[in-house]
Amino acid sequence: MFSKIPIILDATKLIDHAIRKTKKIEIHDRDRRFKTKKTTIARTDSFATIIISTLEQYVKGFPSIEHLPSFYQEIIDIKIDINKLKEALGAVDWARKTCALIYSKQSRALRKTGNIDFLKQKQREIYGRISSVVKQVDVHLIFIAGAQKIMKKFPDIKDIPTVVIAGYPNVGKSSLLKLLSSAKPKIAQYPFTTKQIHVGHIERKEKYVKKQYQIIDTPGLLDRPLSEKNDIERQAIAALTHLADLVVFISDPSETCGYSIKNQLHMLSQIKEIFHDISFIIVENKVDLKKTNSSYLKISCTNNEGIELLIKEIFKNLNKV
Ligand SMILES: Nc1nc2c(ncn2[C@@H]2O[C@H](COP(=O)(O)OP(=O)(O)OP(=O)(O)O)[C@@H](O)[C@H]2O)c(=O)[nH]1
Ligand SMILES: [Mg+2]
Repeated sequence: MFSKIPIILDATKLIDHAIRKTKKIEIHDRDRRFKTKKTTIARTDSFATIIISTLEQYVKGFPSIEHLPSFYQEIIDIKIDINKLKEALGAVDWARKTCALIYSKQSRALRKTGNIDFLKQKQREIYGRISSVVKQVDVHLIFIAGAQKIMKKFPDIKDIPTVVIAGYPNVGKSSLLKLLSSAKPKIAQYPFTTKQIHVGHIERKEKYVKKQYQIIDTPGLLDRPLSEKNDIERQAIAALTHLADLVVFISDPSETCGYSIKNQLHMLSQIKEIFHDISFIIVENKVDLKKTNSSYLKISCTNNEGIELLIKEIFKNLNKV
C-alpha cells in the first residue's frame, strides 16, 4: 500500500533534475534561427512538464489519508503528524497547479515570437517563476520526503483474524512472534528493542481450507496512564485498539526483563479495563527461569515449553470470535 510512494526530491534537486533532462534536447532544423526557437520551446516545455508531472506523482503517490484504515491513520499521526502531512501534500499540490498556470499563460508568448532575444528572456522568466514556486514549497517537499521514508516501512496489515502480543518491554514478545510465525523480529536483552509494529502470519488448514491468521508483535508498554505513554508505546495501543481480535499478554515473573511482576500485572489490569471487549490470554514466559503457582499458562520461548498448548488456546479463542 505504501511501497508505491515515489522517492521525493527537495526543491533544488528537483529543479536541477529537470534542467539536466532538458539540456539533452536538441531539435534539428537547417535554419539556425528555427533550430534555436524550436529547441528553446522544446526545452522550456520539457522543464515545465517534468516539474508539473513530478509534483503530481508526489501527491498522487500518497494514499488518500481519509480512506486509510484507522490503524494506519493513527500510526501516521504518531510517527508523522497527520495534519502536517495533509498540509504539506496540499502545498505541493498548490505548487503543481501554480506551475501549470504559469506555463499555460507564458507558453503562448514563447511560441508567437520570432525574436530570439525575447524568446530566451521568456524562457528565463518561465524557469525563474516555476523554480521560485517549487522553492516556496521546499519545506513541504522535505517533510513529505521524510514521511515517505517512514511510511515505506509500515507493516502490511491485512483484514484477517489478528492476535496482538502485548506486555512490558523485554518480556519475550518478539521471541514468541518468532516461534509462532515465519517473521524474524529482532530479539535482544534490553527494553524497547521493538520500536514499531511487526507482523507475522500463520497459515492453518481448517476443514480442508487454508486459513490465514495475523500475529502482531508490539513495542513494550509501561505501567503509566495513556496520556503519558511515549510514541513507541502509543503504537502498541493503536494495534490493540484497531487490530486485535485476541490479545496474548506476556508477563515475566522471573523479572529478568528488568521490571517487577507487580508493575506488569498492574499494567495488565489497566489495559484489560480499557480493552474490556477483547479476549485476553495471559501467559507467563521464561518458565525455564521461574515457575510460579499461578493458574496462568506457562511458557518458555527458550525451550518451547507450553508453546503447543498456547497455540491450541489461541485458535480456540479466535474461532470463538
Ligand atoms: N530464559 C529465557 N529468556 C527468554 C525467554 N523468552 C525471551 N527471552 C529473552 O528475553 C530477552 C527479551 O526478549 P524479546 O523477545 O526481545 O522481548 P520483547 O518483549 O520483544 O522486548 P521489547 O521489544 O524490548 O519490548 C531476550 O534476551 C530473549 O532471549 C524465555 O522463555 N526464557
Ligand atoms: Mg520485541
